[in-house]
Amino acid sequence: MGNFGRFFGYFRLARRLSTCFNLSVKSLLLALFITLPAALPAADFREETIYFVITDRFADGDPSNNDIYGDEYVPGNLRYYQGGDFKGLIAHLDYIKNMGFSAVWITPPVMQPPGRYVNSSRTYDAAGYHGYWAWDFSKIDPHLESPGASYKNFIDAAHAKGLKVIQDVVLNHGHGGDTAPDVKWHARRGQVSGLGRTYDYFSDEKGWFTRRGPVLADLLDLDDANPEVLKWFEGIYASYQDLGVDAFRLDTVAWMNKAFWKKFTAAMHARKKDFFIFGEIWTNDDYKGLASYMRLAKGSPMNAGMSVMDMPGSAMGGWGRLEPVFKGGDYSAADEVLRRDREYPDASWLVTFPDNHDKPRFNGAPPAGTPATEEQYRDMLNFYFTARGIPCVYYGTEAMLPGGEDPDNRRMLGPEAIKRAAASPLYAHLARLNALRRSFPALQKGSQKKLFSSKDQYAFARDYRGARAYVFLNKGGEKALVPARGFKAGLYTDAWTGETARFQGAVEVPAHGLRVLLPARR
Ligand SMILES: [Ca+2]
Ligand SMILES: [Ca+2]
Repeated sequence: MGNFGRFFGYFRLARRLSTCFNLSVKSLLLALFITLPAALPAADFREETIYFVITDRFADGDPSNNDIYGDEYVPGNLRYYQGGDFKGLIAHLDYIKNMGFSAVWITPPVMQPPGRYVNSSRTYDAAGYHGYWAWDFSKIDPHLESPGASYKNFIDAAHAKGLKVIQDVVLNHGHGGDTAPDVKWHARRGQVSGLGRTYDYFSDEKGWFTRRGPVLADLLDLDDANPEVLKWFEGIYASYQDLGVDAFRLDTVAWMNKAFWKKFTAAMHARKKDFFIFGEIWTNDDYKGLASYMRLAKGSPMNAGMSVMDMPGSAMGGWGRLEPVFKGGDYSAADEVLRRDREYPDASWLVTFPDNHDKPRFNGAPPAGTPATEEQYRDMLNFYFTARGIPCVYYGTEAMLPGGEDPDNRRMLGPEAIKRAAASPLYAHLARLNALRRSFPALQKGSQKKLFSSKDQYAFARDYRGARAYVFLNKGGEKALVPARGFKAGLYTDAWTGETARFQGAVEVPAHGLRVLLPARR
């Protein structure tokens, strides 16, 4: 509801109360405006949709910050920096906004090791372009910033366009400590900084690191059981909240203990109201284990604990089963995932995604992944934007950017591809899906109930506060008459086309199409 609608809501309420209590409408209206805001619906991230960007791979707005140390920037080699930065991102915020997204998730912006990393056995050679190898948690990676395009400038520019900023956060570890002697920062291997202090893995008097596990390869694993480490992180990430960040996405959550997360999320929520937090948790086939992270605290993940990424509802490794559904598979595989929604406190808070930087893209590059047609993209997106959960789209999806395993799934997008994509039918389709979802609270927050499933057709209801939206999906190559259990005969408006018509028992859905029916006002 806009302020206009809210005002008239107040006005009607004030008029009703004034007749009851014989007071002036004006005085009651004034009182309501002062007292009611606390009772208004809280900010709710389910109203948002997310565009996920690897900052280094989106757009290079400033070539002068690309090659800072002399060995970490190798254009065309995706294991090293490719030049993307905040200046490039700021220049294309309208591209993201006009596609209909309202939140941008960026990879961790914190400072990475000063130069290329090669491990001691020389079997691994790469740079920290992705941000997941913190060197200094309190500094911003110099490859990302330019005069007038600092992290703060980016956040402010996003806010000015009505876009929220989600910061990716890795607390489990710093960078790799097993360096080959010719690595430029070899003498400082094992050191991690933050809040102006430096801790050394190889001379760890303060017990900052742990070797007990769970630990990841040679990454410097921070001790989640040390209360001073927790306090340090709270101080560091408080400053990002103060910078204006709207939400955190937590990386490698399962690699730290739950007691740590419980305290960290409580501290972040206590500092900033309506601050959405969601975590990446690999629990393989364990739905209960995944859902348990949504129960760290009571209340919505805007103000308590965290929500989680919907790994089963993606196509992650051997677990997520959704990608094959849209490549000639059967909707029953999606239905199997959705049937487990009862495991979660409220599945509408899940962050859903078809693919990301940890798996071959939806448009895979054989032998890793399988290619996708534009129709398959449409079918896939039609599902993610109408089904429960907050849809998160990986940069380049709109351009059908191909990609196999990491790092091939992290190709540079760049201004030329961005320009082409902005004129593409898939970009327009995404904008339309975003507008559809944004217009109907039932699609954002409603519970989901299956009404019909066949190989190529799927129908479900989204119920929210007494309002119901009927969603009919058809990924087949022919139009189909889709029945739906409990679908009452009547006059409906199709929110997708705007058409109002009478429907009874079954609904004709175009090939690769959708219909979202809402009871029409008579
Ligand atoms: Ca650059
Ligand atoms: Ca750990």
